[in-house]
Amino acid sequence: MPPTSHPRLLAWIEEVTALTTPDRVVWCDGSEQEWRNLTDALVESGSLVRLDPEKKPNSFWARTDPGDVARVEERTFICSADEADAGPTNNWMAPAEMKSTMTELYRGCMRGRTMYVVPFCMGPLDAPNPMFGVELTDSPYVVASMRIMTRMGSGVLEAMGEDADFVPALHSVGAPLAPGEKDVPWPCNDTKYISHFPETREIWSFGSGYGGNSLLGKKCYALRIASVAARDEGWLAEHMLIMKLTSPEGQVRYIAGAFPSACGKTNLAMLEPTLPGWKVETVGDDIAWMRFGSDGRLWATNPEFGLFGVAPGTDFHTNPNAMRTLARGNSVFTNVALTDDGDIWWEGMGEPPAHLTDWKNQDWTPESENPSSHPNSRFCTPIEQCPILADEYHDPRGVPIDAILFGGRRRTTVPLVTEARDWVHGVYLGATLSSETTAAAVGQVGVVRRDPMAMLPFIGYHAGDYFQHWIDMAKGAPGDACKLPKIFYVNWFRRGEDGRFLWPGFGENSRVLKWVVERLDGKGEAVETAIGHVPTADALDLTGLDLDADDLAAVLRVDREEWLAEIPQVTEWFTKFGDKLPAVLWSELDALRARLADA
Ligand code: GTP
Ligand code: SPV
Ligand code: MN
Repeated sequence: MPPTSHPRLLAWIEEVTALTTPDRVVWCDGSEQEWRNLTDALVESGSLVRLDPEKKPNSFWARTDPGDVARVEERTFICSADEADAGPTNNWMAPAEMKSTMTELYRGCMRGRTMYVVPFCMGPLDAPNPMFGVELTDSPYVVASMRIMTRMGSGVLEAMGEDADFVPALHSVGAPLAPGEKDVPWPCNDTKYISHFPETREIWSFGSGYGGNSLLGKKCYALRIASVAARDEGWLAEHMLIMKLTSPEGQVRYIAGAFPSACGKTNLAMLEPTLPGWKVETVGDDIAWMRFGSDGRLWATNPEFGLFGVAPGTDFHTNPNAMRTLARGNSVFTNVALTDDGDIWWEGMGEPPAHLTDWKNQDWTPESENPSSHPNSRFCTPIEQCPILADEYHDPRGVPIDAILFGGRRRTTVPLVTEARDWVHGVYLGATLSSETTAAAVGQVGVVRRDPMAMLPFIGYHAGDYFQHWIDMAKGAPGDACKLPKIFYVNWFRRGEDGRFLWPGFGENSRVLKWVVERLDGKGEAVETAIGHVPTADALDLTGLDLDADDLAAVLRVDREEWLAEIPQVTEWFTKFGDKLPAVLWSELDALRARLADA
C-alpha cells in the first residue's frame, strides 16, 4: 500500500512505473534505517566506499563515470510552449517534441532497477506555503544525496496531504539492466537530457547521476522552475549565498551574494573573518529565495538542507568551517581522492600523502601528472552540521537583505569592490556580470563569458524578461515602502602580470565586507569612478595584513582602456535580447560610455 492517497501523485507514479518498468518501487521515508540500508547496499555493490569512521563517521567516497562529472549546459533545455519565452540564453525544444523524445528514452529504462519515490520540500516544512516536489529516481546515490540536500521523506508526504501542489521531477540514469547483468559502480548514459517544462512546472532528467543534473530539487527546481514562479509572483529565485554579518559593536547585517559556479559562494558564506571582532554566520551557500516583507524589505531564505560544495581548495586555511562541518561525518564525497587510511584528500589540502587512490581509481603519487581529485569534485554534507549556522536558517521568514554582492572571476579589469550608483545601475552590473568559466559545467575552462546575476545556466525564461523583473523589483510590494538592498560588484580573482592573485581572498574578504557595511551606514571613503564607487586606497581596513601598496593599487584600479574594451562586448551581449532588453539598461551603457569618455 502506498503511504499516501494523493490522487495526482499516485496517478503520476503509476504512469511512470508503466513507462520505465522498474523491478520494484520503494517509497522513501527519510529514516536513519533507510539511509543505512541504502549506503550499505551501495557499499556492497561497489558504488560507495565507506570511510574510516574514526576519521569521517558515516561518510562515503563515490566515483562517477569519467564522462559524468559536471552539469551539462549543452544538454539542458527550457521547454516553454513558445520558443521566444526561453530566450537567447537557453536551449529550447517544443514540450511535445521533448516529451516524445524522452518518453522513448524512458521506455523500459529502469528495468532491473528500483524506482525510489522521494518526496521533498524546498525550505522549511512549516513555511506558510511549503514548496513541495517529488523526485522519482532509479539512483540510490541520488536518494542518499537528496536526503542530505533536502528535507525529504514521510514528514513531507504527510504535509502534502491529498491535494498539495508539487513539482514532479523524473530522473533516470538511463541504464537498464538485463536479467543477470552485473551493474557498474556509476551507471549513466551517453545521451543526456536535463529538461524543464516551465508552464506545467515539471522536470525530466535522463542519463546523468551528477549533482545539478540529478539532484532535481537544487538547480532544476529551486532555480529554473522557481525563477518562473518568482517572475509570475513578484519574488526572486537566485544563485546566491546568504550570510549574517555582525560587527564588533554588535550591529547585524544580512548580505546575499551571486557568484557563478565555483567562484566563491560557499567560501564567503562560511568565512572566518581575519578582522578581529567581526562574526559571520551562514544562512545559505548556493540558493536564495527572496520575497518582500510587509516592511518593504527583501527577505531571503535558503531552500536547501545541505551543502554541495567544491572540494579542491577547501582546507583549514581557506575554509575552516567547511572542514569542521565535514569532520562531523554523514557526508558523501564524489570524485575526490581516497587516502590509504580511509580518509579523503584533494588538491589544496596541504602536503599530499605519499600515496592515494585518485578519482579514477588509479594509484596516485605526488609525482603523478594529473590532479588526484577532479576539479569539480564535491562534498555533500548536512548544513545543520555547520558550526556557524545562523539560527535564522530555520526561520521560514528568512532574513532581511541589506546588501547584494555580484561577483565574478576576472583576471583583469574588474576592481576588488565597486558600489553601484543606485538600483538600476546595480541591475546593470548584474546583467553584464562576466566571469571565466569553471569546471562546474562541462566545457572549456577559463573563457570569459557574460553570466548575468550568476544565473546564465539557471534562468528558466527569457533573460530580457528576467532583467525587467529585476528592475521592476524597485516598485516593491504593492502598498508597502520599498527598501531595497544596496548592490556591490566584487572580484576576488584579479591577477598581477606575474599571474598571482593580487588579493589574498578567503578570510581577508572580511575587509571588503567591513567597507560594504560602512557604505550602508553612509560612512566609508570612496571615489566616484566611471564604473561606480570604489574604495580609496586607505578606505579598506588593512590592519595586520601584509599587502604590497602596488598590489593594493592594482586590485582597486579602474583602468579606462580595459573598461572601454568592455563596451563593444556589452553592446553585443545586450543586442542578443532585442526589444526584450529593458531600455534603461541601454541608457546605463550609454551613460557609462559617456563617463569613460570624460575620464
Ligand atoms: P558552486 O558550488 O559551484 O556554485 O561554487 P561556489 O560559488 O560556492 O564556489 P566555492 O566557494 O566552492 O569556491 C570555488 C573555488 O574558488 C574553490 O576552489 C575556492 O578555493 C576558490 N575560492 C573561493 N573564494 C576565493 C577567494 O576569495 N580567493 C581565491 N583566490 N579563491 C577563492
Ligand atoms: C553549481 O554548478 O553552481 C553547483 C553545483 O552548485 S551543481 O549542483 O552541480 O549545480
Ligand atoms: Mn552553485
